[in-house]
Amino acid sequence: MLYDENLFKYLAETDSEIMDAMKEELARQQGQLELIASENFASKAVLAALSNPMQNKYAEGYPGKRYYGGCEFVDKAEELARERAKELFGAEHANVQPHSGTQANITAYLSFLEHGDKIMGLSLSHGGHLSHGHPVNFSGMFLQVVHYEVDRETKQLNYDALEEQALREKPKLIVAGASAYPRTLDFKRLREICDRVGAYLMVDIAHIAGLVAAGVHPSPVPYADVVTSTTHKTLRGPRGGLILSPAKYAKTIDKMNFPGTQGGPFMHVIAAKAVCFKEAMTDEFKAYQRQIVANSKKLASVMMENGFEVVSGGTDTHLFLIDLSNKGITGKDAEKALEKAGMTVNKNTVPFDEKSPFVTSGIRVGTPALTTRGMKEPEMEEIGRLMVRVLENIDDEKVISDVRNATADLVARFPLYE
Ligand code: DSN
Repeated sequence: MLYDENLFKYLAETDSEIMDAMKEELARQQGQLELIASENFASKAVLAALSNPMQNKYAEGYPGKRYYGGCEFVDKAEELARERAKELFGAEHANVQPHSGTQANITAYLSFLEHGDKIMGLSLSHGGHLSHGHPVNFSGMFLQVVHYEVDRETKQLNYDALEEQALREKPKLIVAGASAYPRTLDFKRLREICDRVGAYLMVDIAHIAGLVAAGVHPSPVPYADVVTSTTHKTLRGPRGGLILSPAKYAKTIDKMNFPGTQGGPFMHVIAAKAVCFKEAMTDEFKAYQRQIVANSKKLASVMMENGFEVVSGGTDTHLFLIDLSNKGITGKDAEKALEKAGMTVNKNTVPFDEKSPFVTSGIRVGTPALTTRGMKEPEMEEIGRLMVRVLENIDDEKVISDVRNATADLVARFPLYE
C-alpha cells in the first residue's frame, strides 16, 4: 500500500486532516475509471522521488553555475534529467526547470518574440490550449493572435488552408500542438509552412509527449525551433514542464527560463523528471504507449458502432472527442452522469460548438490512465458498453447504479498502487 511507507506516519501524526484528504483522493483514483485524457498515474518510483529532501534546496541557475552553495547533488539530479531528456527525444538541448507546461510556453514565447508580435495557434474551441493565444491567457494579452481552426467537414487540420492563412497573416511564430485534437500532426508540413512565411515553429507536445518518446507519434524535434511539454500526461512523470530545442537556442532559452520567468527550480520535481525519463526509455514504456493508442482506437470504435459521433471519425492518439449533439445531451450532463457511474471524463467543446465551454456539446475521452492499470482491448469493449448505457439513460438511477457496480468490479480487477 502506498501509505504504508514510513514517511507517511509523520504526516498522519502532524496533520490528520491532510492525511485523510490524501487517503480519500487515493481511494477515488483507485475506485474510478479515469478517462481524463490529460491525467495518468505516475509510478511509485516517481512519487517517491517527489517526496525527497531536494525540495529543501535552492538552486537558482543551472548545474555547475548556481547562485547557491551545496548544489553538488541537485546538480547530479538535474544533469541526469537533462541528459536523459535529450537522449529520449533526440534533442540537442533540454531545459527541465519549467514548473508546468504553461510556464514552458511562457519561456518559449519570450525567447523568440517581443510584446505585440503576431502568432498563429489552434483555437481553444478547436482543440488548442489557453496558452496558445487565448485572450484570457497571458499569451493572448501580450501577443497579437490569429487562430487557425480545423476543417468544417473533416474536423481535421487542413494544411493548405493553414498555409494560405499563414501567407496572408505573416505570423512571427506558429504554435502547433493541442489538448483535444485526436489526429497525427504533420510537423514536416508545418516546418515547410513556417519556412515559406519566415516564422518560427513552436510545438507543444504536452499531450502526446509519451507517444512521441516511444515513436508512436512522429517527433517534432527535427523540425521545430522549440518544443515544449508537460511531463505528467502520457509521459507519466511528475507534474511539470520541459523545453527541448536545437543547441543554437540553448543559451537564450535557459536565460529566459531563469532568470527571465522563474526563480528557484523545484529540485525534487526535477529528480522525479529524471526518473520518468529513465522509465520512458524502456521497452515496457514503448509497449505501454502502443497500448494507449490501441485502447483509444478500440474505445472510439465501440462508441461509433453504437451510434455516437466521434469527432473526425476516429483517433490516432490517446484521446478522442464525442459530439453528443445527435443524442440531445450536453457534455456537462454527460460528465455528471458518467461520474456518478464511476467513470471520470471532462466535458469539452467540439469544433464549431454552439454551446458555452461550461455546458459544451461534447466530452473528451482518453486512455493513458486506464492503460497504466493494465487494461487492454477487451476492457475497452466493456467500458464502451458501460459508457453507452449511461449516455443513453442519463436520468435512470437504476442504470447508473448498475453501471457503478460494474465499474467497481472492473477497477478491482486492475488494482492501482497496491
Ligand atoms: N489541462 C490540460 C488538459 O486537460 O488538457 C491542458 O493543460
